[in-house]
Amino acid sequence: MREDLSRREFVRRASALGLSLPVMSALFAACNRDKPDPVLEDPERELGSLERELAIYIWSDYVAPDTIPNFEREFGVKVTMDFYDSNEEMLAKLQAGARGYDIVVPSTYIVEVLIATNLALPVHHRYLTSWRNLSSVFLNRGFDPGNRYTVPWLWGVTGFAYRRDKVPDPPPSWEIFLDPRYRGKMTQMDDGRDVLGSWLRYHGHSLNSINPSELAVAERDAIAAKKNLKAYISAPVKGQLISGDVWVAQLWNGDAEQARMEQPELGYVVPKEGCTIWLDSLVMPRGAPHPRAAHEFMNYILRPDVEAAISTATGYGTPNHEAIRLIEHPVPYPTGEEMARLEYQRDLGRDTATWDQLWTEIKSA
Ligand code: SPD
Repeated sequence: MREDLSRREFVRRASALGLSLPVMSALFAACNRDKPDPVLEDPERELGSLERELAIYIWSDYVAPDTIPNFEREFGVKVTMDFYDSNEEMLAKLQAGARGYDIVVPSTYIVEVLIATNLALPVHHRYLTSWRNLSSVFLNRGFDPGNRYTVPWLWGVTGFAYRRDKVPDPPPSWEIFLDPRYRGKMTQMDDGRDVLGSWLRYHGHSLNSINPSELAVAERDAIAAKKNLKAYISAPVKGQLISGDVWVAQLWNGDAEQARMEQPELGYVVPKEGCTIWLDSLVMPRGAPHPRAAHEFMNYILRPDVEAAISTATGYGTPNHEAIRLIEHPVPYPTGEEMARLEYQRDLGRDTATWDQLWTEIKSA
């Protein structure tokens, strides 16, 4: 239903088709769910007064213990949180029609998808009075020029964690996952972009490759390495690294650092062939019911003390240069030499389907 039908006109036309009232109501609601809201679509407009609720859909283990309670107390807003462990899980939920979230936290390439598919709402910058605290390194990036839709949150890399007491001298390379000596004691992420990406980098290719022969070699190695893996598993592997059930795990650096706080025998490697560097950002998704509360939260996390606590608790790097001054051991931004080995993930466009197919083949091999 592209045109703007009044309810009365909708009922008149639906009756002519013989539809019952409940069916009509459901259809009307579905058709109007994503009707553009002129205030939310126009970042120059003022939002209404502060709502009393805020719904956040975010990666697990991605805030400090006091981030949410302090916000609730100061602003009188009740926050509810749902969690995911992959970008694709969050994207699938939004694409399936889930509405009701005020904030989601995608990585670069998924921001591109959300914008392209009209699932992201623009940021009303007039409410972000602490914007100047953000470092220019993380602003105005290719995935969202001018930061029209995104507020940078945290950044990190996807290398691998290992147990020093079990694997004393690991090669600084993705080749470790091909080593049969550690069979059954290693895991890779439950994420096709990360698994294929690691094997593309191993062969010196971009982790955003859409070249069929490069992808074929990466798929071959992924299947060879799978024989040595205990599982494809993402965040929950932390418990297994701590207990010693897993010795080597492809994992985000901050989650590895969280595990290291409980298990000092954990080390971390950024493979010499390179890996993903990512930046996750706050985005207000289409249908957000509490836009003013969403903006208060965005501005709240731009405060140096709030963001410093988040960075310290999660082990991830902060894009907030004022927060860095408050952190005893801040995650250092990669040097030029390191940056040359790191790569941001980009949206693969129509080739996403090819990657999905390869990931399905790898998992069922
Ligand atoms: N526990 C939080 C992990 C956040 C990881 N986000 C980025 C993933 C990029 N593939």
